[in-house]
Amino acid sequence: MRIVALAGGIGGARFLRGLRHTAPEADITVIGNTGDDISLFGLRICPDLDTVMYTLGGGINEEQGWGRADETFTLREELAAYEVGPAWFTLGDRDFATHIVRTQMLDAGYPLSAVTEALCDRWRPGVRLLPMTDDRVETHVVIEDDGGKRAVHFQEWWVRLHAGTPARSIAAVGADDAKPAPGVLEAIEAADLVVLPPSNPVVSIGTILAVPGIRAAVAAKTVVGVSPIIGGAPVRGMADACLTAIGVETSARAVAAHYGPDLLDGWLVDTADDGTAGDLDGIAVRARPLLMTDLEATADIARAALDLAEELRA
Ligand code: FO1
Repeated sequence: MRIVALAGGIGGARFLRGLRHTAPEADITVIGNTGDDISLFGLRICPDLDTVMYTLGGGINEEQGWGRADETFTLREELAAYEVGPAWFTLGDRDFATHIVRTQMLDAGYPLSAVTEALCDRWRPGVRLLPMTDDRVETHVVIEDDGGKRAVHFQEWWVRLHAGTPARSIAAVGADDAKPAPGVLEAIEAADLVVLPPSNPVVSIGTILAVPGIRAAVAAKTVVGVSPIIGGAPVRGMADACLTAIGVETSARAVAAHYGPDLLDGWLVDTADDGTAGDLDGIAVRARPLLMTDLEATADIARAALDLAEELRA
C-alpha cells in the first residue's frame, strides 16, 4: 500500500511512528512542512523536517518532541558569552551538526530535497521524507503590541512569545511562488490514500497545502485526517492561537469544515467529541480515542485512519 502523509512537527511525527508501526509493509512518503524554517547563526534550520527525521530515526528528545536526545549546550553557552543571539531559540550541540551539514550542502547548491535525503541516509526514518518545496517559504505572523504592528518570524512568535501576542494574520511568505519539491506530486498521485496527521492545521498542514498544486493533487485522492483538537483544545502546542488568527473555532468539527469536503473524505475525532460525530458535508466522521499516549495507542489511531480510508475507497 502506498501512503502519503502531510506532516508538521511533534504531533505529526509521533503519529507517523504509529503509522509505520501499524503498516510496516506500506510504502510511506512524508511531505514535510518547511514554513517553520529559520536561518540563525548563519545556519538553515528546518524544525519540522528534523522532528520527523529524529523521531522516526530514534534520535529525538522524547519529552520535548523536538531536538536531539542526550544533548549538550556548549555552543549555546559560548554564543551567549559572545552575546550572540537569539538566546530564545535553544539549539544543542548535536542539533547544530545537522544544521551545519544542511547549510554546507545548500551552499554547495544542493536543493533542500537532496539535503534531506542525505541527512536521512544517516537516520533511516523508514519513510521517504520530502520537503513540501525546495523553494524558500517562511511563515510570518503579524502582531500588534506596544512596539506597533509588525511581522515576526513564526519561530519568534511561537517560541519567544509563546503565541501569547494574538496574531493579526499568519502568512506563508513565498508560498505563492513555490513549486512542489521533486517527487511530491508524483508521490501523491501514486498514493492509495493520503493521511493528515494531527499536526497544526494552519501553520503545518495549511502551509503544505498552500504550495501551488499540492492541495489539488491531495483532493483528488482518498484523504483521511486525524483531529488535532480534542474537547475544544489542542492536545499539544498552540493550534488554538493559529485557528483563532484565521477565524476558525477551536473544535474538531470546525477544523474538518476548515479543511473542507473537497479535501477531506474521512475525519477521526476523539470520543470526547463524539456528540459532534455524524457526517459533515459528506465527510465521514468517526469517533475513537485519539490521545497518542504510547506507540500502541498511536498505532491503533493510525490503523483506524487506514481502515476508514479503505472503507471510503471501496
Ligand atoms: N521550541 C521551543 O519551544 N523552544 C525552543 O527553543 C525550540 C528550539 C528548537 C530548535 C530546533 C528545532 O528543530 C525545533 C525547536 N523548537 C523549539 C520547536 C519548534 O519551534 C517547533 O517544533 C516547530 O517549529 C513547530 O512545530
